[in-house]
Amino acid sequence: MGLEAKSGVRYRTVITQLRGRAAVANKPDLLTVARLAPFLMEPLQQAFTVHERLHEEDPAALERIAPKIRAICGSGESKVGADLIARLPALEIISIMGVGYDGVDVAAAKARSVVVTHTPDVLNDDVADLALALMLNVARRIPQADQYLRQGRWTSGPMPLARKMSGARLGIVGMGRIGQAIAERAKAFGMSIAYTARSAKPALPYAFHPTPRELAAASDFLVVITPGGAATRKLIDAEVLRALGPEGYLVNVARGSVVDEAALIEALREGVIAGAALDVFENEPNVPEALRALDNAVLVPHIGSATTQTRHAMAARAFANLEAHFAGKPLPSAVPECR
Ligand code: 8YV
Repeated sequence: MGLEAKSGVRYRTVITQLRGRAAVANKPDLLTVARLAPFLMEPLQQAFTVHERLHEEDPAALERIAPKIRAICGSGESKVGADLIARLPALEIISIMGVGYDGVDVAAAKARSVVVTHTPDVLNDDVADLALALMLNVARRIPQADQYLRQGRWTSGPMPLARKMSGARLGIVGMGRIGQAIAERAKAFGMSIAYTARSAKPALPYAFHPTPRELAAASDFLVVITPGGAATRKLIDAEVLRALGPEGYLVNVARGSVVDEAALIEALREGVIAGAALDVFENEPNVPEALRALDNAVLVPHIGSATTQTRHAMAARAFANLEAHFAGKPLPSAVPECR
């Protein structure tokens, strides 16, 4: 059986399991805080009384049903602040379909004994694949090459030469599960690999640099895959970009908040760095015109985990967390702070 056929069978099985598991007698009330895919909405609607994004669509209606809401389901980009948590006195669980949960005020949730869950692991391959794709796209100028051909410019001569990626120095900011998946792939390109993280991981065979600036100074490609949130806000600033230098490329598959976007635009404009490839932005889905106008930037709309196979697996996990909670069973993937 081919890979495609096999994965087709796998995610059809996941959907069937979701439908089967959704037969719950007493439907708890659930608030969605993101536009969720139909393959998650369908099982949710079978198992819960779902109130779709009422906090945005109809705050007065939310006020009326607030005392009944026992669960929230959202995406990695969802904002669940202390104010929303305070308005829902019966809230028990916040299930995020995403590995990142920086939009959730976990401290406020914990203070109310509300558990937070997410969907790690199942998206490691996709996000790591995209990181490598972005590195290749920005270095080899694939989007520009595609345009060059389509616009009929090839007939006037070849494209200017690009930058070789194989054998270059890769610096990874954040060496968690996805960082390690990126490193594994980069090995196949003969790249030397170094990283920065809150602390060194002696079990890994890669060089550790204590700060992003020192790592950037030793890298040709700096790939950002650290969690978002207050601790990493604008970690990649003008100083780090200067250290990366005019031959260096920045790739961000983490959160827009980790990079100082204004400083990055300036660095791209002035040739402080060679280029950037970004999957995430400070104010999604709005991307500044100044960034969109730059020829040395490759920009994609937050598609790190956006494959059918992975999104189905994430939906299954987000549902499984809710199901386990209401069945009084151990949670498949509570966030570390709630374990
Ligand atoms: C998605 C993500 O954009 O997992 C994350 O943290 O940012 C992404 O995978 C999103 O959460 C899908 O629901």
